[in-house]
Amino acid sequence: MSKKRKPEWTPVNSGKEFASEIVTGTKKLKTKTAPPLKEKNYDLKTLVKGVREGNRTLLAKAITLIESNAEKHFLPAQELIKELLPYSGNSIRIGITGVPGAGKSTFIENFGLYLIEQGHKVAVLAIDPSSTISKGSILGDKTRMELLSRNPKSFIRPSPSAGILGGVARKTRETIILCESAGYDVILIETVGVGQSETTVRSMVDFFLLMQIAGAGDELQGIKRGIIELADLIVINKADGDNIARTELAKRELQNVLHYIRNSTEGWQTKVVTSSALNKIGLKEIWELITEFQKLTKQSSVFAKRRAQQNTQWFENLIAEAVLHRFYQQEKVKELLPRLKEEVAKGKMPVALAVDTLLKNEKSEE
Ligand SMILES: Nc1nc2c(ncn2[C@@H]2O[C@H](COP(=O)(O)OP(=O)(O)O)[C@@H](O)[C@H]2O)c(=O)[nH]1
Ligand SMILES: [Mg+2]
Repeated sequence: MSKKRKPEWTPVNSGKEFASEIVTGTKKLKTKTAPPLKEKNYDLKTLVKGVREGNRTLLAKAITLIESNAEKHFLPAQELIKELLPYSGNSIRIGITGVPGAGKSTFIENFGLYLIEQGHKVAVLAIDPSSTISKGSILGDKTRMELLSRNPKSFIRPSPSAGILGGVARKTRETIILCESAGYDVILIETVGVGQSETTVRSMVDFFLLMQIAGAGDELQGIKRGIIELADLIVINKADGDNIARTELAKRELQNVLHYIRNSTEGWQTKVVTSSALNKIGLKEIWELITEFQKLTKQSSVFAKRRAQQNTQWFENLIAEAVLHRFYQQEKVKELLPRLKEEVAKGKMPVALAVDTLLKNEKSEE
């Protein structure tokens, strides 16, 4: 079935803590919408120029290069990012989350079109940990974004299908850089409430929008799961027909709740509004709030500070991942690990001592 497998060095029964995957034969990348990656497609100059000129085909190819798990693509991809980095950053990065069915895709379609009318260029990305299983559920419903996906001022890219959240997040961050260099000044990143995906998206955006629907108990679910604390704006969607009264009630309830919750962004009071994504109601107000947010946080430097912190955190996460990777590759570690693991599991060996044993052996190898 899949050509991907876990490297030998990963411990038995290990889960998503190891981002690495071995991909055999990368000529045919499995990503559904991504164009196939051939050697001639990653001629650096052509890609840099193409992306800078906003060529969507070349942008898509550049992203495919970044998404590749093949080792031989790593350095060309990093070189590409390095070339483009000076042209990136000039955008507002907006995360959008909410339970399936809340109306995110419908919102992105109509909001995106509204922004394009205002003269913006809109890129839509997704982080969807479930897409490995369901093969891109999040933007699989491209029908819901039919007009937007056909608009030349938009660029829509589904979640990279390659496995675990850490890897997907890195690729999405790098994709943001590419999209910005291609002139997209509004980046929308959609995610669903699976695992840590919301926290992950929060760590790469300037503004975080939580989409809710009234009456489904979602208001409370959001609080329990700490998602409301991440939000800069809560949008109660489907405020239309005989649902209007209920959304207004939900709005007031949430406004009360917000008094007891820490704001996600320093100096910005989290807001609640209602919308009807389907009937394009509330879109203008939402954009005005985002614009106001941008103005305030830029004046107070919170905007720049957050981006700097996000880069630092990204850096530290990658170091941790790489060091862990190297650690597990050590011959001695590979040799000792299964036995130590068993002894720890059975309670025969103190955990800290087992770790110490492994680390000492790792050091003695050098
Ligand atoms: N009545 C109403 N239905 C909506 C609205 N927005 C989305 N929907 C419907 O809700 C369903 C789920 O929408 P979708 O955008 O796919 O939700 P997502 O899973 O959050 O991306 C679809 O049938 C939409 O037509 C809205 O503002 N009002
Ligand atoms: Mg959707």
